[in-house]
Amino acid sequence: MVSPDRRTFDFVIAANRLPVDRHVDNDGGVEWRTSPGGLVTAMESVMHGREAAWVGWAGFPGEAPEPFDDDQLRLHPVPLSAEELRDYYEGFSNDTLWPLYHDVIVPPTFHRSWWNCYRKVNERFAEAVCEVAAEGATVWIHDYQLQLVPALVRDRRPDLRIGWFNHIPFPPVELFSQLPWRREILRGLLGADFLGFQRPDDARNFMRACRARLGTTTVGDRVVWRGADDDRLGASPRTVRAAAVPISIDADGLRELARRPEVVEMAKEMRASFGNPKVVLLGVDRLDYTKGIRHRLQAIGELFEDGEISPPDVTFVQVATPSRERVDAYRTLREQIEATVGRINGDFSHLGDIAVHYLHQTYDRQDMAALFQVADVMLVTPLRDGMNLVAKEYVTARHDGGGALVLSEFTGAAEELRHAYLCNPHDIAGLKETILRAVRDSPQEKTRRMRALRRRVQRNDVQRWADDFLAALAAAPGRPSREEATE
Ligand code: ADQ
Repeated sequence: MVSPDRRTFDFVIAANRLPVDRHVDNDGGVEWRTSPGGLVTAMESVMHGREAAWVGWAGFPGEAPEPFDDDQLRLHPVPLSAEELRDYYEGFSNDTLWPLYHDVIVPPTFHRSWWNCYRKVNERFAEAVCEVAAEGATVWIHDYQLQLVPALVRDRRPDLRIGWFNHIPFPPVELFSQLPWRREILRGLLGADFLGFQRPDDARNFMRACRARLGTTTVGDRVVWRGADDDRLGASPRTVRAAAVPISIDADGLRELARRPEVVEMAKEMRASFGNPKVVLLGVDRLDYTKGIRHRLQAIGELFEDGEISPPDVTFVQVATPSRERVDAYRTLREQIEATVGRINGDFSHLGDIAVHYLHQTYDRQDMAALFQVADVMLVTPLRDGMNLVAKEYVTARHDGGGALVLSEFTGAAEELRHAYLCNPHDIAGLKETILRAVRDSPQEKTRRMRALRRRVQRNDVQRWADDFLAALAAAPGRPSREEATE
């Protein structure tokens, strides 16, 4: 990594986090390592061979490091103080917007001070984008933390082509309307040329919100924005397209990894470490209340109680990545889950035969590829989820064609993965039946379903997602004319 000049770039990504983590060794030496997150992998497939800048927070509070280069990627850190992290990130993003956009599974908290901070931080991101964007550049903004950035950038730089992608659901207008700052958020988003969502329903929810809350007209998948007196977007009419572009995974990369002999061997060892049961049920989630882990545990606990499943023949492995541990709702969730796991194991485990293996850890890609191959039945049961990449990773990692996927109807993934064993996680009786069906169906039926699922993910991989998004952004009608841009 070298110290950069003040160049500008034709392609700019803005996301809450930079795609690298800082590691400080014992001698105080600093090293930046690519973080393992999905967005990094997704963006790698867009950026190979092209120079680009990535604007985001570097992962620690206080002063931000100077911009630096990682290969062809310019990393442009945005500073966040400890208070801003609390109010913009943990507060407004994760305790207001996150629950509101996920069907109000827990009640959202509304604080004016959090909102003020969100606005301030969004302005900082917008300024950073404008600093690194070349004339006429394409800007791709990510997710719910940066919903004001599209309009803030457009205000400053009408020459740019601006896209935004929402990784989480966009809520029905009846829920969205609870937000005291609903109009400001909609106007922020309408600064973009193209808005990408996970599902057609999310795009439709957004357009309904624009009609209901801003009085805009919509034509097909386009919102016609004429501006308003109190609006800073300007009076020139603009057209903003909103459509579904479902995200996916690097299917080729994962399949290649999962096939490696050392990964196949690792899977065998993992299975042995669980006591070589006949059936392994697996859940892999960030520890988040949207993921339906409590409902899943209830169904599993009842199946043990009913005697339908029991160790050592059947074991359930729950991997739960630590997440947002400074937000109250997440701490409570962790306590509840750990208490439930303890209760189930107290009642149904015997010496050496564990009913529930609970792993509160993060694993690397190789471990995950092996773990998926151990799972005879994968349980993906969120109460609401923008997409859920775990479902797509699971079917891809099962290169042997085995396995079965139980998938909640309330995930974006269910829209595409129709051959999964679909379930409503709120219906515990139905969930139990679906799990048993996935365990007991004939191998032929399971193979048939998995083949269809694998084909689907193979065809619609992350490269396709990125290509589709960028093509839609390039073709979006909203670009202001030269006269508008220079007015
Ligand atoms: P997330 O809510 O984080 O993402 P998800 O799509 O499931 O959810 O992605 C999680 C990623 O983390 C997967 O790649 C998974 O393999 C990995 N992971 C989970 N547990 C892990 C562990 N213990 N160790 C290592 N890796 C682990 C948000 C939205 C989703 C949307 C994505 C992408 O909430 O709905 O699918 O963004 O748009």
